[in-house]
Amino acid sequence: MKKTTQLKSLLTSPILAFLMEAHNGLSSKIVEEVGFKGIWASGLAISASLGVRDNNEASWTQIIDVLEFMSDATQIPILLDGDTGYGNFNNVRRLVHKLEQRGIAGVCIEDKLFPKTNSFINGEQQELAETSEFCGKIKAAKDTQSDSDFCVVARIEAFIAGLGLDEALTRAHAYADAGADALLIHSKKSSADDIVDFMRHWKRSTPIVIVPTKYYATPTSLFDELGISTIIWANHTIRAAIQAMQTATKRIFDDQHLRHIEQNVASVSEIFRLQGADELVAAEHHYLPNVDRQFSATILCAGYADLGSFTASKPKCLLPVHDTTVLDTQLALYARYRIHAITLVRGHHKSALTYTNMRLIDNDDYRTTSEVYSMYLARDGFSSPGLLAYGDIMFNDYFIHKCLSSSADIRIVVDATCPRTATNRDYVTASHAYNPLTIHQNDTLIAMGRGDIHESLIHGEFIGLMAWNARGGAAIQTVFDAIPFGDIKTLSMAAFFNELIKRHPVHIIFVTHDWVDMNTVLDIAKAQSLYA
Ligand code: SPV
Ligand code: MG
Repeated sequence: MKKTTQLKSLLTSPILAFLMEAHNGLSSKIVEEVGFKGIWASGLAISASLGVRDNNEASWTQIIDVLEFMSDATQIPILLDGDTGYGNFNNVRRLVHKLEQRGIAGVCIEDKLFPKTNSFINGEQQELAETSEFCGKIKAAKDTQSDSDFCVVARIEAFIAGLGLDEALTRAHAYADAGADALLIHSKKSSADDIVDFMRHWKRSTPIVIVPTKYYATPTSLFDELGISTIIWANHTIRAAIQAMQTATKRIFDDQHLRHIEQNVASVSEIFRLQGADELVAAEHHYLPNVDRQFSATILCAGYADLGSFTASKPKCLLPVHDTTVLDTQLALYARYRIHAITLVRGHHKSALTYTNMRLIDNDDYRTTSEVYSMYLARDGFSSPGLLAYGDIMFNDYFIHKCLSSSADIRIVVDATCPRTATNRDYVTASHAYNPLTIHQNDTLIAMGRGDIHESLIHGEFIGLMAWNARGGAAIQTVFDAIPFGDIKTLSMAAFFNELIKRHPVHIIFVTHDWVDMNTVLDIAKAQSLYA
């Protein structure tokens, strides 16, 4: 349905309708996504979002530019708060012409004088337009529209100006006679008395629109009973945004770090989702030659684990993290980085891993073999650029970003902050110890070991995440070619890397914290809190 027709039916249908304020493309999308059927392009909110006052400081063409983004971002109709029409009847004509061009479904004009002031700032001192002059504007708007469903809403400021019910009713009749599709009766009282008085006397069919910002405590059911057509929630999107921005920026200013704020702000991937990033990825695959098609991910999920009831019927990669699993968080991350060719090596409880959109490889010897053997079974992944991760780790987005943006042939992710005395960690000696004040661009792996690296030479722990380009993948394959098959089955990760660095340098990407290795039930709680 055309946007104009949608708005017209909201205004004219006997069912109470709601318009929600939005002030830019993003807020419009959010309003549409939660289910609202129409948008109020508020003058107050748009001007505030532009950092200026609601006094026509933003020019009407600047408002139109904002509206174009709002309209492009949504399918639901937008009613513009067109203030006074930005001039006389002639300016209104041009306004309506431009609004139709930009896909705006209707305009609300108010009977004040240009430049207007927000109705809640000294309303009594604001002069109203002559009724006859304002009727001319309504007629001019209606005569200009080329789409017969474009809506012109006439806003009556008589109550705001303290002129009372008679003046409000006189104007209402005049504006309805002039052709207004609906009337907006504005009031700044904290009760709905003005609206109730008006509705008692309004017997005509012209729909009535209200803005209960000040009489917010009135139950919506009363408006329904009064026969109100449409309620505008006029400024709550911008007010919510202002409060959220104030809280978040203050917190970051005070903390000088981001750890406390991360879980309380929308994720970057949520921004991408709202922007429709997925559509662009799909379009790139459709229109661009060879976009990332060759980059793959291999996830090792074979290993045996005993975390009591948690792994009674599932492998570790399916451990719960809030309403998702460790594996699904990894898959979602890869999707965001456009890595769609996924290989999953299964073993323990393999029947719980039944994905159809990825390649599944079985390591049925998972009880007696190491991760290197699982890697070996998926070795064709090394014939092109790729990434490998243990299926039981959770890590921050930027680990992947660092892996993918490095130009080194082979890169492994190493946590410099690990405890140094464990017996089940793959410890790493690097060419340089991690130093937060240094740019670690050329760190390479000198040795990897489990229990056989002296504490003073431990520079971190391999977390089970690595990436390679075509050259690096080829070097990794030479290790598999050189080692007898029988030995590969039990080769440790440390021994594998120590073989690899004899042939090719392995670059180290240092990270600090921000990941979890799901080894015990306590790690589930750690993952939940890290990824709240
Ligand atoms: C707006 O949202 O800009 C309005 C409504 O015009 S009010 O702020 O209540 O005047
Ligand atoms: Mg306004």
